[in-house]
Amino acid sequence: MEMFYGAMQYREPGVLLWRGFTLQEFANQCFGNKFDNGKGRQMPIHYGSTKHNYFTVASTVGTQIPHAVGAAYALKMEERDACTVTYFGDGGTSTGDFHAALNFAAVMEVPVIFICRNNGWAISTPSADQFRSDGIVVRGQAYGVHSIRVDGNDALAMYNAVNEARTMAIGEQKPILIEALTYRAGHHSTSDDSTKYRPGDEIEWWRMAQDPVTRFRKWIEMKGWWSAEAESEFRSSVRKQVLNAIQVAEKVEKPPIKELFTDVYDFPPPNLCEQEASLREAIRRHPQDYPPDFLM
Ligand SMILES: Cc1ncc(C[n+]2csc(CCOP(=O)(O)OP(=O)(O)O)c2C)c(N)n1
Repeated sequence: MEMFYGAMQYREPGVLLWRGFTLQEFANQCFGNKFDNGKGRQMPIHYGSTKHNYFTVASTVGTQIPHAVGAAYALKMEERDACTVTYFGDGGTSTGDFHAALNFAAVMEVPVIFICRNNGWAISTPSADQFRSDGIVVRGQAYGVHSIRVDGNDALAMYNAVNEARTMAIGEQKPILIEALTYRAGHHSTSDDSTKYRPGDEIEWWRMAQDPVTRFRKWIEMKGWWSAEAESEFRSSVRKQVLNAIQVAEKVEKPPIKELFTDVYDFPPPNLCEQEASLREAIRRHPQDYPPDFLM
């Protein structure tokens, strides 16, 4: 059973990992080397994998939401036993794409699961400066989409909600929206300092008392399935695997220059040909700045 087509934002590498994308594939993408599925043409963390039915991540907020609905419509027309799932943040719901996608999904009755991570912030913009509705769940309901609000920091609650949503989406051929209430405990990105716009004790409270991994770990420890020793062994093993994947990826050559201009057009338009010629000329003039076989 194929089950799953994913159109994600940028905080869901866990989904891809779970589906079998390897640490080496993650590292190859981040280094944009010749084994990267995107041939080095995307920003780091913009993973994509045809093999895993995983659309390439787009940073343009919200654009993945109508893509997921379109893919779900295709699945419906082909009567496939599958649905799509798309993730986005509260900020994503402030885009027009979110509204168009929800309405289209509701009217066309397509099997799609919308998972909104309502983490309270779109970089430094708090939810209160984005919308005055009671979160996101009511917006789904307004469009006629079955919607549920879940504690997004409770792994088991999320698992159950998504499991049920999948059964409904495929069985009843309709869209489902899940609003996962959570908090972005880290900075938005490496270029952000969130202590500039929110109190440190608020961040600490979420990081300590509400951390979803700690909560889940407590539960499996209580069940006797996990222990402090298992945790530390696992962490050190994963750390080694990640470092190894990075070391391997950084030694692999970059994709050849010609790959930079392929895959969009059957016949590249004149402006693209000009850009390629001008890039090759620049490399010829400054060979010391590029690897020896870069012009291939
Ligand atoms: C169309 C568009 N507008 C603005 C940005 C800049 N931007 C990048 S991430 C982001 C905030 C997104 O917030 P949210 O969707 O809540 O996701 P979060 O990062 O909080 O998980 C913004 C405004 C962008 N990438 N794309």
